[in-house]
Amino acid sequence: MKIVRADVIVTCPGRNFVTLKIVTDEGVYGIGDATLNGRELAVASYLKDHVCPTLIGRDAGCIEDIWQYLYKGAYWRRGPVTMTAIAAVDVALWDILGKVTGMPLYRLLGGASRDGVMVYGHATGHDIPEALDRYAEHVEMGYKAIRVQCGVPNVRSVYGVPKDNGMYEPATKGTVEEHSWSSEKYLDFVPKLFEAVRAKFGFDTHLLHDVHHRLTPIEAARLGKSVEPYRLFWMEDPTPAENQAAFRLIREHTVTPIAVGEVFNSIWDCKQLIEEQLIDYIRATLTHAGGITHLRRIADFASLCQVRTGCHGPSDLSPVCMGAALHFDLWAPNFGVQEYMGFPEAALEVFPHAWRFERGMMHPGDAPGHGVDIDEALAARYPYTPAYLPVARLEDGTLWNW
Ligand code: KDG
Ligand code: MG
Repeated sequence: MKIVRADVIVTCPGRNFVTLKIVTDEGVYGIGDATLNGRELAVASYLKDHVCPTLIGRDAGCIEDIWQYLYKGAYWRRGPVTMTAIAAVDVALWDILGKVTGMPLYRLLGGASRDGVMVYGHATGHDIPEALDRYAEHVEMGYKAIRVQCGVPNVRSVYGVPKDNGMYEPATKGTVEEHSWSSEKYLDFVPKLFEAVRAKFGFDTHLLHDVHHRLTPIEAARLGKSVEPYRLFWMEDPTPAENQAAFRLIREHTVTPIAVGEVFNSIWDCKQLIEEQLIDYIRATLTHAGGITHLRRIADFASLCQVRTGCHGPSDLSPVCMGAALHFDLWAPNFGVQEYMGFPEAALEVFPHAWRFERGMMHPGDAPGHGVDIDEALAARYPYTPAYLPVARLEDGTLWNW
């Protein structure tokens, strides 16, 4: 089962996605997601110019060896571009293995550990009444876990809140937006938001919130403590995690559970957080953390320390990632929750998929492989459009964490 082709497909059905397609001499193909929001072409080039040529002639069934070859063989290890490229190869090879054995990916991993995958959706408002309306819609749809984000009075732009009434999309076409931020105003406002949610809907649904790296460790500790009465499922990315030891300070002050890791690329990014039990959920995802082969290693390590998975699942990871992640989630013994933000309609047409959603639970389906395909003719009708993530500045102009 030799690899005879490896092609990179860049398409923009509503937003940019990078997909790797690997074809074997038996005519079987697999696809993997290689999308790195705002830096798409860097991964496309890394794959096209440096990885694809070295894949030709290799045995597509040697998934682990190819992973090690790409990781160790490059000499330059880790980093988002490298690990996203490796992930795309890895997921495409697992897809091929599923297709040649006739098995859905979750069966190859060891079978289903549960009936379905609990996903959380996004309830977002420009103000509290609007956030409550969106929350009510999610409850109506059967969501068991809901993330709430809300505009903060007198703060011009807040992470997760769309400018208009459309679907939230973090990247802006053609320009780098500048957002302004005030931790003080945010910290005063957020407990009122959760109080309103719990007062109206009670405690039956899991409540999640993304701080998006905005606070210092002591501010994050204050937030965690102030929202304890509202029993959050998690507060996400309370402070940037390059310095993993910083989370000790947060832990000393609050029992609000913590989720971290959507920007992580390898097990080394989360090692201390996991082994010292400084977090409760690890958010590393297939596309940015080395694919099935590496994320499985992270999840197994996390399980030793009672840390559960909570994979990143925004619309800027393609439907290919979503499909593969659902297989992973169905298997992972220490699964916690999966983010599901949804996709633009055009993206769902370009990527036909086997997954299904029912009352807040998802299932990857039983198609061989990960069950997501790409319609290349349709993809070609949506050319790449440059788009960038915003930056955030404090009110005095200091560049901050977006
Ligand atoms: O590209 C950046 C997004 O993926 C990120 O901002 C989304 O924080 C995010 C989340 O939790 O979905
Ligand atoms: Mg996040």
